[in-house]
Amino acid sequence: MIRTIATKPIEGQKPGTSGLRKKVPVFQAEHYVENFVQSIFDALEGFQGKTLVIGGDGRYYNRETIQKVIKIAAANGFGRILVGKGGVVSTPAVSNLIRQNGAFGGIVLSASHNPGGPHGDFGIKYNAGNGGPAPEKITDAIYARTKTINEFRIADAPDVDLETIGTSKVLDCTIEVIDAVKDYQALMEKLFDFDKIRALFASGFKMKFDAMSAVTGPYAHQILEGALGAEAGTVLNGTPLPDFGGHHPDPNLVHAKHIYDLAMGANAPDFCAASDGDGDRNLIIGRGLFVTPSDSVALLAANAHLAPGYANGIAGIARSMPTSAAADRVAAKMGINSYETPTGWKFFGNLLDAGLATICGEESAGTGSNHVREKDGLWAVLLWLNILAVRKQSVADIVREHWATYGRNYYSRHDYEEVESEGANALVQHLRDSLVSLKGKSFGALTVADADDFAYHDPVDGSDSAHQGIRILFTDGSRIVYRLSGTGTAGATLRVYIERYEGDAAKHDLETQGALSDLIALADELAQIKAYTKRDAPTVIT
Ligand code: VG1
Ligand code: CO
Repeated sequence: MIRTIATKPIEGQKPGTSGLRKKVPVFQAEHYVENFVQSIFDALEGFQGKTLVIGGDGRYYNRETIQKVIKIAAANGFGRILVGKGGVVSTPAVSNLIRQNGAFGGIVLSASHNPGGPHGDFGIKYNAGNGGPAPEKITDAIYARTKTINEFRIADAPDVDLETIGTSKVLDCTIEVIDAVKDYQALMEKLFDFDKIRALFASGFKMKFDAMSAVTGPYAHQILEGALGAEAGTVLNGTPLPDFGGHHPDPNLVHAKHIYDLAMGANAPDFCAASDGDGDRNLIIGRGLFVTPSDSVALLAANAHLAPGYANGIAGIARSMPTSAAADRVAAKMGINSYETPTGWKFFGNLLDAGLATICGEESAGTGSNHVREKDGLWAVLLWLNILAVRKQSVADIVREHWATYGRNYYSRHDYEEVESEGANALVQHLRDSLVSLKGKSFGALTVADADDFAYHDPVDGSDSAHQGIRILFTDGSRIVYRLSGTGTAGATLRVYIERYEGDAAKHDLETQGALSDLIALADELAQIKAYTKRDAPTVIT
C-alpha cells in the first residue's frame, strides 16, 4: 500500500558542493529525509519503471535512511532498485553500477571525509544517469522543491533484508541486494594490468593501504590482497565502522598522519596510500616523499598510457580551479586541452561525457577518469601501482623526474575550519571589493597580474556558474585563491590555496611551507584573515 503523508517545507535543504550535508540529528528530525528524497524525485521526470541504485558509505544512519529511500522510491514508481549488501557501496562503485545497469540514477548516502556517528555528519546526494553528481540545474530544482513540498509518498511495507544477497519486492518494485565489489573489480581489471601489478608484489614490493575504517576496506582486501597478491596486513583499518573508529576519514596529512609517519620512517614500505569515508579520495605517499594531489593528477595524466585502459592516450585533462597548474603543463606538452572548472566533481561530468577530458583531478585528493563519473580513490592507487610496475622506479624518482621535466608547482592549502559565518562572508566581500584596485599592485617581488571572482562557462551545455572563488594571479605564475567550503556542517570553513611555480631543478627540494612563505604572509595581509576569522593559524594545512 502507498501512503501519502502531508508534510511542510523544511528550511535549509540546499545541496552544497557534494549534495546535502548536515549533522545526523538534523536528518533524524521528523520527515527531514522523506522531504528531501521526495523533493529529489519531484524534480525528476520519466523514471517510472526504471532502475535506481542506492549505496552509502556505511556511516551511522545509513541503514535507516536506505530503508526510507527504498520505500519512497517504490511508492514513486521506480521499477527496480539495486542496493549493495549491508547498504555499503563506495561512491565510485555507485557511479559504476548506475552506468553498467543503465539505471535512471542513484542515491549516495555519505558525508565523505567528515566524521560519523550519532553526533557526526550525514549526507544525501543524487547522481544522474551518466553516473555523476547531479548538475546544478537539477540540484537547484531539488532545492526549489524543498521549499514548496507539501506531501510525500511512501510504501507501507516491512524493511528489506539488506544483509542477504537476493531479490525481493516492495509494491511492484524489485529490490536486488547485490555484491558491490564484484562489478567494480571487473572494471579495474579491464583498466589495469593486473598481471604486472601481481608480479610487482611477488617481487617483494611492499605497500600499506589505510581504508580509515571506511567504505574501501572490503574493496581493498579483495583487490589488493586477494586479486593482486599483496601480503596479508597490507590493508589497515579495513573494516567499515559506522563512526570510522571515532576518526575523521579524511586522507590528509593531519587525519592520516600515522601513514605519513610510516612512509617517512625507517623500514618504510615502498608505497603508502589511503582513501576517505566514501572511497572517492586518495592519499599517495612514496617512501620518504608525499605526492601532493595536484602533482598526482599531473603525474597520472603524464603516465596513464602505461595502463591498458589508457594505452591509446588521453583526450584532455580537467582540474578544479584551486588545483595547481601542474596538470596544465602536462596537457600543454602532450598537445591536448586542459580545462579549469569550479570545485566539485559535478563540473567534470559534461567534459567527460563529451569526450573532451579523460583524466580529472582536484587538489582535495580527488582523482579520476572517464571510467566512472566520480573521483575514485582505489582507481588512483591502482593506476599508481600500474605505473610503478611498468617503470620499475621508486615513487620519489618518478616524481623528481616529473619535476625536472615540467618544473615544480609548490602547493599548499590552509583551512580555517568552523569559523563564524559572518566574519567569513565579510572577508570574501572585502576581497571582492578590492579586486579592481589589486591589479598591477606590487608586494615585494610579487606583482598582481589579475584578480577576479572565478566564473565558469560550461563549454558543453553553455551553463554559467559565478562566484566560485577569489583568484589573485601574479606575474610569475604564483596564485592565491580563497573560497568558502560547500561541504562543512558547522559555521564556515575558509580555504586558502597557495601556489608557486619553480622551474629551476636545483630548487625542487625545498620544504613546501618555506617555499611558499612570502605568499602565505601576503595571503593573510590581503584578506586580513586573522582579523576576520579571529584565528591565529589555520586548523589544517595540507
Ligand atoms: C570539498 C573539496 C572539493 C570536493 C568536495 C567533495 O569541497 O574541496 O574539492 O569535491 O569536498 O569531496 P568544499 O566545498 O568543502 O571545498 V568528497 O570526498 O565529499 O565527495
Ligand atoms: Co569523499
